[in-house]
Amino acid sequence: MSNPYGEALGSTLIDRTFREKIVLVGVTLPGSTEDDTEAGLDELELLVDTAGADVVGRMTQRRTAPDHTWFIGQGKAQELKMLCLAVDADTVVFDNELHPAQQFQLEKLLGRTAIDRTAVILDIFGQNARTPEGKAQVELALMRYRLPRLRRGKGAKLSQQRGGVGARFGGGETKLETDRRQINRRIRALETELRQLAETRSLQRKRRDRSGLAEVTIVGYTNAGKSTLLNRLTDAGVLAQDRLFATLDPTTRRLSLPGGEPVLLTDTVGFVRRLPHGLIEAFKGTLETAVTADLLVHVVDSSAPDPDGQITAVREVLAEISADDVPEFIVFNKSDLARDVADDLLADYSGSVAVSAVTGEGIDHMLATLGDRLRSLDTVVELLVPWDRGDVIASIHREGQVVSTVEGEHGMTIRARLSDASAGRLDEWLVSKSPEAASNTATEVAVKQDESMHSSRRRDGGSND
Ligand SMILES: Nc1nc2c(ncn2[C@@H]2O[C@H](COP(=O)(O)OP(=O)(O)OP(=O)(O)O)[C@@H](O)[C@H]2O)c(=O)[nH]1
Ligand SMILES: [Mg+2]
Repeated sequence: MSNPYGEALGSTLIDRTFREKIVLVGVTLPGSTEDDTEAGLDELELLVDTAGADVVGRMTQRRTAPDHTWFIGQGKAQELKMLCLAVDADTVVFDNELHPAQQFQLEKLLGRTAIDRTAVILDIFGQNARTPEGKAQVELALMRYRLPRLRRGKGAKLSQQRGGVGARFGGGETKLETDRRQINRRIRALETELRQLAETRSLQRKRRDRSGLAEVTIVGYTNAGKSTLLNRLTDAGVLAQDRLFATLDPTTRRLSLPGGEPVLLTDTVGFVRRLPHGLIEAFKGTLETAVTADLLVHVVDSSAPDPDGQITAVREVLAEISADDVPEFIVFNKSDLARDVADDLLADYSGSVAVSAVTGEGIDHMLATLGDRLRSLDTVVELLVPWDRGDVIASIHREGQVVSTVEGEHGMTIRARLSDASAGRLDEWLVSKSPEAASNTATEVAVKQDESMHSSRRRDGGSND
């Protein structure tokens, strides 16, 4: 553990020299229900298991606000201490995000490590990072997590106590301050390294852009079957496991669609509810493949406890990385495990398809639809949607790619690239349909939306750079 990455991992989180015993704590705050808390703890249990530890107890509490000292109330904190003693727990994991001060107070009271969901996710990412970029991204997230949590060790004193004015000139620096400075230095080094990697990648992308191939990125909740799907479609040989966050580093393969046209298909890191913001921030480089894609294949596990909730969670992360305006194609996977659920979901999500990446069922239809969706990106339709139909406006944004919008008296005029199927469904609002080049009518005065971003996604070569 002498390299910085090993040290970063070794000093924060779960001990893996043995299987730690863990007690989970969930607090129901206003705006969420007890069921939400239980579902959150079920998922946290899976995360803890993936991290390599065992859950031996659970505790929940409803509160109007977190207690500022222990997050839970004082009485509950005492109860938690008793529970930890009874089950001989090593660590307590909160599903809610703990402030560093709360974490410190809890550890003092409980006499054990107290961490939160963010730390568990960081820990799993740390174990699964393989490439230099993946490792640098995880280490950056870990360092940023650790920085506000550094504490004065028990016997910490001023290392060279001089007192008086001398202290002001750095003579009286504590170990804490030295640690802080070292971490800050490491953070800056990692940021530089990642920036350089991003520049290299953007050069590679420019080269690929010139190849004119459509770029399709597979996104979705962790364990939805993204890697299995890529393997099924391209023999990529990517690691696919019944394990959360098995994939961290993106893999791109060439795929020929039924019509023969080749596309580039990328499998990337999975998402989870409340994915730590610091991790998203650090993984910007990896997640960029979603932002710059022509189309996102959003893989959903139909057999998961709450597929709708997972779709929402994925869309939230996509919004956070500004990939929410990339057209989305929903694929309900694992239909072999949950046929009926998949059928219900197909009815709820227009334009979606159901497949089994394991049995191959539905794959041909999926590929045909994928081809249709990609071709449709070249056709622009114009729609006039009344103001009271926010739902229609939202579905245009989701299913297609909005080129421009104009706010008018009767509603919003939207020009968008939409698939034939989507355009057919939205027939009622359709004003005109035309190939890309001939579509400069009333929308000349449009409030253009980030033109450069959209043109860079166009497969016909755009004109952005
Ligand atoms: N029964 C069934 N199992 C599937 C299907 N697709 C994937 N799986 C299983 O689901 C588990 C997760 O699959 P992965 O392909 O690793 O999922 P992922 O979305 O890449 O997950 P992460 O990379 O960890 O985010 C594996 O055990 C797969 O065998 C499917 O269609 N049917
Ligand atoms: Mg994967």
